[in-house]
Amino acid sequence: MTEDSHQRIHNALDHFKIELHSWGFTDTGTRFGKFLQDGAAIDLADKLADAGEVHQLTGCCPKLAAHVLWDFQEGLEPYEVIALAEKHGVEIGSINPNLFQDQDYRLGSLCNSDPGIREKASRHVIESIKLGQAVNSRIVSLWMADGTNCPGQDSIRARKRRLETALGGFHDALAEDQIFLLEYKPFEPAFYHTDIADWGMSYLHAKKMGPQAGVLVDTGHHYQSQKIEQIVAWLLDEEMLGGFHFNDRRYADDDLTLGSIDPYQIFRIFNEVHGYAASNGGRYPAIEYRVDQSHNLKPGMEAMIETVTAAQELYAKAALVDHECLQKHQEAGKVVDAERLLKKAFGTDVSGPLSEWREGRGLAPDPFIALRKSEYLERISSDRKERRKKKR
Ligand code: AFD
Ligand code: MN
Ligand code: MN
Repeated sequence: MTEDSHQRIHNALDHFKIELHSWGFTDTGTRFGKFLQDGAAIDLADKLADAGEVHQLTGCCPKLAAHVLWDFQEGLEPYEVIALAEKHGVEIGSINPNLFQDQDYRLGSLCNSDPGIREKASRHVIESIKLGQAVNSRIVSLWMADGTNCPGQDSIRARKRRLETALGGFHDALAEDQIFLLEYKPFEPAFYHTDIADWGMSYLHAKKMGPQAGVLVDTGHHYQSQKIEQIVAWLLDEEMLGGFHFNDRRYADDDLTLGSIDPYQIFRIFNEVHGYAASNGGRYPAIEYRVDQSHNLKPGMEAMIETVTAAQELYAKAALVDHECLQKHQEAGKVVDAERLLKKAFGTDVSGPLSEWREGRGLAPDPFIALRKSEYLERISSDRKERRKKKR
């Protein structure tokens, strides 16, 4: 590998930070139930401890995303949450409102035909925005489960307008350094239509909200044949790509480990990001990268490190694409040369530069092996098993 390639990889890894998510360390399971694990986090302190361990091992995960109703219900004051995060060497990252569990939201939250329920949901989001300010979080990231289960249940256009009205009020409540990310999902839990079903709907709502709003692309929120890299290219070109939720999927929103099913797709997504920088004088877009996965079988700690290291590896591979050369092939109509350039980068073994980057920062060359050797998982499993026993 040339010195230039080495340097490309190290430069890419230097700016590639990935936010972890609190619910990735707990027992989440599927709608068919969950298999409980001794090592699953019990409270926010556990989640921050686990996040801190992952950051210490990988060197690229300084923040933990928090879910308002799952992480801020232990009576801790915002300043105590900040101190707890600092103790574990991380910060609170994005704040995620929860508009999908309250019984009142059976027919929707911000899109509900009942103005009283819409008002309740709006209050929760405004409170979440203020909570974010209190814990020094810059990002509010909203996913809604709103939608309908059968044709005719409600007016799609009326729901669109209700949502637009609510979102406009949120942008006004943002602090000047806060951004609001709006996530889309074409299916589930609403089984006929979802109110923010695709990137275009999220884009339109975010655009109307204002300059501090952007689109959140969850890699599991697309139909089987959709080319996510095309969506990413459009959003980058419109400067409306707010961030990603990383996971992989075989059938639906399976929330599997990133790259475990289709690593080449993630490589092509990152290729668009690097390509954007290459055509903008090396300026990378301000994108929030976050993990959003849930595991019923894998230990959360191991699944998290698998996803983080897979993301680093694929981002490093994509950094090897010479966009100047690619553009020449594209403009000359050299189809096979252009494709081979991408596939050569994707097929390059970047483990050497990756290990060197880590060792240069005092990290183990392989974070997964380091986690296993540390026996951290064994320690938290026995500790949390005892604590659960005492709680009974
Ligand atoms: C579920 C949703 C969505 C959301 C996440 C956290 O599909 O991805 O971002 O929960 O609330 O996975
Ligand atoms: Mn998501
Ligand atoms: Mn999801």
